[in-house]
Amino acid sequence: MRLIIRSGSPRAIDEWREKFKIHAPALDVVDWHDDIDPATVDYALVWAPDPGRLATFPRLKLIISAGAGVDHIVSDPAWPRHLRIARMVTPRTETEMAEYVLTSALMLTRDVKRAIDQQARRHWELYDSLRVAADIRVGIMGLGHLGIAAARLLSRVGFPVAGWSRGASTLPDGLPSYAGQAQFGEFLSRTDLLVCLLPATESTRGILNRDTFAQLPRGASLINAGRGAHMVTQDVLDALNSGHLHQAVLDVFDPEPLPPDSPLWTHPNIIITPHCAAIPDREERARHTAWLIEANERGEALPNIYDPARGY
Ligand code: NDP
Ligand code: OXD
Repeated sequence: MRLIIRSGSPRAIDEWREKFKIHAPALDVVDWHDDIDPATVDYALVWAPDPGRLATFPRLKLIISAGAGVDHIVSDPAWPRHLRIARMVTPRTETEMAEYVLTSALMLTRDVKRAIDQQARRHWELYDSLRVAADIRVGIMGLGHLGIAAARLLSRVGFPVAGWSRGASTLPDGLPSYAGQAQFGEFLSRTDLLVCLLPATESTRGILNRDTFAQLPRGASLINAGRGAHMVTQDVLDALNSGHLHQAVLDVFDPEPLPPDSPLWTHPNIIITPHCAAIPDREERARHTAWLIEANERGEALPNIYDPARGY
């Protein structure tokens, strides 16, 4: 059985091979750039595969996304639509994302950016007052694996958390949740810190826009760790410049890498992280991939399969 991998730098293949030796010793692991016969590939573990290449593997049985999102695969117009795509959702992904959102929320709550900027200028100026978690109503867009993990952690720390999703969702500990366009306005109007953990689909593209921001209370903040395509960049900048939005922590951009001349880099009220909210380690991804392949070979149902009708 052969697995082809395109994920990480070309040097990463050695580490992948090491991990698969532990979790699937019989698997023949080849790198995306190896000179192989396309007809020998059974499984593909990929992040942003070169458009058209997946369609050249006639024996391919399953596409495994190296991440939780699949937009980097389905943006290929030629991706083989008769195949299923398994999303990489592991316990570690959930923990890493939840901790990213918590870290960002606490940085915004305590205005850490201001202290860092003051330090850069060797400027000592006292804060007038402090806010604590209980003062900031967090609203999480997207209540999938990651949104629920973030909701649970932030709520434990004391943030009043609510969530919003497409259909009605049940949040842990009885936290309130809102559904669909009909309840979007109500959700936004009670949100001081908007967290986007949506997948990139036709209906979520550009959802972080001026109309959305206008429905938040003045002085609200934003964390976007979903996808760059969710943001209308000019609307984010306008909302920050007008003071309607206070601050933003942004992890994802369109395009990536964020171009050096983007005004987002230098905005005083933006914290930028380089798409690193969750990067599950190769050990866990190899273990999960090995398990998916075995389950698929046994003809069992697989979890977290991309649904083309929903777009996620
Ligand atoms: P899931 O598929 O488990 O959950 C998606 C959630 O979004 C569901 O609650 C779904 O609603 C909701 N949703 C989808 N479309 C809409 C819509 N139009 N309106 C309202 N709600 C909608 O996704 P995950 O939690 O696993 O991952 C979410 C995303 O996080 C990924 O797709 C990826 O883009 C991003 N990500 C970012 C990372 C980073 O490092 N920055 C790392 C990993 C993922 P419903 O419950 O009704 O189905
Ligand atoms: C993912 C990501 O989708 O890292 O897993 O963005």
